[in-house]
This record gives sequence, C-alpha cells and structure tokens, in this order.
Amino acid sequence: MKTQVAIIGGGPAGLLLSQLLCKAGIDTVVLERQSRAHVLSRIRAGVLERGMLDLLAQAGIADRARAEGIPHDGTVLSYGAQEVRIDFKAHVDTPVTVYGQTEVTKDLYDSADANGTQVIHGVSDVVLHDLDSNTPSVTYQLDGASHRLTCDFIAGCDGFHGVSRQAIPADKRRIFEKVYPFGWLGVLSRTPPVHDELIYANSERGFALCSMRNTSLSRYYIQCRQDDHVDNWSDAAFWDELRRRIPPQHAEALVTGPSIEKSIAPLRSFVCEPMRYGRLFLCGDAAHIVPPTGAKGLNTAASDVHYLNQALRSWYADGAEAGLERYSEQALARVWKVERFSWWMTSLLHRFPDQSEFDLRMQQAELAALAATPEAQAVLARNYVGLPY
Ligand code: RFL
Ligand code: PHB
Repeated sequence: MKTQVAIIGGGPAGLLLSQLLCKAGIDTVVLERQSRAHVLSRIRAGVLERGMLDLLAQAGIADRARAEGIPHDGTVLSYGAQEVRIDFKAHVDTPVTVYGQTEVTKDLYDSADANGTQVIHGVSDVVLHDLDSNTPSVTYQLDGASHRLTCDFIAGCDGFHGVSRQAIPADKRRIFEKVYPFGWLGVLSRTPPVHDELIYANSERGFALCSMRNTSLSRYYIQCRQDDHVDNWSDAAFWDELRRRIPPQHAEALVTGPSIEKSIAPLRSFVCEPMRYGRLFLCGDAAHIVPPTGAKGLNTAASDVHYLNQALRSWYADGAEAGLERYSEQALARVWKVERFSWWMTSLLHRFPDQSEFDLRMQQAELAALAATPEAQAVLARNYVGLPY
C-alpha cells in the first residue's frame, strides 16, 4: 500500500493532521493500535485554546465545538479561603472553550468518515523503516498478516508510549524529563459544575481542580500519591477530600453524585529534541508531555500539527524544503514556553513531599503577589488562553 503521509496514531494529533492535509488534497493513511471505541472512551482534556478552535475550523469541523463548547472568560485560583480570579477578557480579550477531548476526537472521526480517510485500527508491531531516505515505509501486523505502507513522510503522532520517538537513533535525540512526586485522581460525574468557571485550588491538603464538560457534567481532580490506586477511593471519600480542598463557599455548593469514570494520571514534564529525524516528524505527546495543570497537552499537540501541516503543504505545493527544515525548531520554541508555564502552574499549586516551611511560604507569597499584581495576572492569562502560533 502507498500513501503520501503515513500517520502513526489516531488520537487527536494524528486525526487533526489527516483532516487538515485532506483539505489540501494530500493523501494520508492513519495507523492506530486501539479500536475506535477505545480511543473514543478516553476521558482527557477539557479546555481548548482559540488557536486550536481555529485549526478545527480550518479542518471544517469546528461547528459542534462552537455550538456546544462553553466560552470561559476567566478562571479562579484559590489558596486556603482566598481566591484570585484571572480575567482573560480584561487582560487579553480572548476566551478559552470548555469542550472535551472526547468530543473533539468524535468530531475528527466523523470528518475522517465523511472524507473517506483511511484509519486502520488494531495494528500491532509497527516498525518505521528508511527514515533517512526519500522512500520511508511503515510495516505492521493486522489480523495476523504483515503489511507495508510506503510513503513520502511519516508523522509520529502515537503519544508518549508510541514507537515513533524510539525510531530516532538514540545518539540523535536528547530527552529532558521531570517526574512529579504525585498524581491526579480524576472523577467524572453527571452533576452540575460547582462554579461557572474552573477553580484551581492550592490547599494544605494538596491540589484540587474543579472543571466541567457541560452544564450537567462535571470533572474534578485531586492531587494524590504517585502510587495510589482508584480502589482506595470510594466516591464518598473523593467528595469529602475535594470539599476539604476548595474554599468553603464552593464546598457548600458542591453537588455530588456517582462517579461515571475514575482514574489516576501521573504528572510529568518531558521533551524530546529534535522533533524530526529525516522523513519522520513527531507531533504531540509523542514528542512532549506537560503536567495537566495548565490544560496544555492537547493544545500543544494542535500547535505542532499546525506547523507540520503548513510545512507539508508547501512541500507538496512547490517542493519547498524550508518549512520542513524549520519544523522542529519552530515547534520546540513554542513547546518550551508551554513546558515552563505548565511546570510553573504545577509548582505553584501542589504540595510537594519534600517541601520545607520556607518553600511553603514562598508558594503563599507568590500567590499573594499574583493576587496583588495585575501585570502578573496578565502574564498568566496570556499563557493560559494560548500563545500565538
Ligand atoms: P494521544 O491522545 O496519546 O494519541 C496517541 C494515539 O496513538 C496510538 N498509539 C499507536 N498507534 C499505532 N501504533 C503504535 N505503536 C501506537 N502507540 C500508541 C494510541 O492508541 C493513541 O490513540 O496523543 P496525541 O494525539 O498527541 O494527543 C495528546 C493529548 O491526548 C494529551 O496531550 C492531552 O490529553 C493532555 N491533557 C490535556 N490537554 C489539554 O490541552 N487540556 C487539558 O485540559 C488536558 N487535560 C490531559 C488532561 C491529560 C490527562 N491525562 C490522562 C494524562 C487531563 C488529564 C487527566
Ligand atoms: C479537564 O477538564 O479535564 C481539565 C481542565 C483543566 C486542566 C486539566 C484538565 O488544567
């Protein structure tokens, strides 16, 4: 089988790239390890930057996100009983949109169906070949048979645990990594959100986040031990702990109900440099991970896709190599800014096991400085709503 761009991974990065390239008449085949139902059942991100919404519009699939997504003009940071509201509208006049990754992925699959994009599910033993030639290929197993897909380019969109990054020879890549000594326990419940904006809470018992998917579906997180297990947390224990971590007026207003989903995610900062090797280009979690505190993972996958889409379009239009040559540097420049922001938000809001009394006071002082300094709030707002591409 032959295509122009072979895309490994049918998550948001891979599917968005396929749909953008399709608009330019560039042929893609997407190879996905899991079933479609599995990909669509993953509960992950909830906040879209405007840049990502614009990209979805370019791909012709922003209608539902625009109609059903909820624009947010601000977010709340709480510490103890105190709160500071970051006013996106006042500082940067740009909202974010609350719209679940699950919905984005569904819209992308519907678009792939409508456009006849080939998405092959259930592939295994994916191996990348001849990356430093003009005719790279991908071999894989499907239903007990071996297949080879030859192509002009390979987009490695297979997430943190994928094979694409590993296909870059070890002496040609550099890894930067920080693993945080805690995780996030997340619960999805069919209950109205506790507040009309997200609340990021720094409490002496650890971090908590009150988020949502829509007016009747809430998403809550609490910082938990790295080695914790969902079985240790009954719904009642989760709600009790959440109530203790958010300001009293919100704790009183919290409506609880049975959890629909409960999971623990580890927190990590990770960057692989470069994001290109020969004809292989990495996008999204395959190349970098941020802790979820700034809501940046999906959005940063989208900005990579934007750069790669531009570069591939100009190569196919007039043979220009410049965009492809610049891709890694351009994507990484934005990635590192997002890494900094996500690391800073994480450091500001969590309890660290080795935190000294001094460290704690510094955290409190920084939150107080943020509350008292509109310029600092503006910097936070600019990063949260999304840096320009
Ligand atoms: P994905 O979504 O992991 O998709 C990769 C796909 O590749 C497939 N795959 C393979 N396919 C073929 N062959 C192989 N060998 C393969 N290996 C893997 C996988 O099955 C999968 O379908 O990566 P992608 O597309 O780069 O998208 C990245 C985002 O999913 C991720 O960054 C976000 O979910 C992160 N994230 C958030 N991002 C935001 O922008 N805003 C948020 O509010 C936000 N909240 C979150 C988050 C991530 C979380 N978790 C669970 C880590 C909240 C949480 C709790
Ligand atoms: C979510 O709704 O899942 C969510 C929102 C904001 C974050 C992380 C996750 O920072």
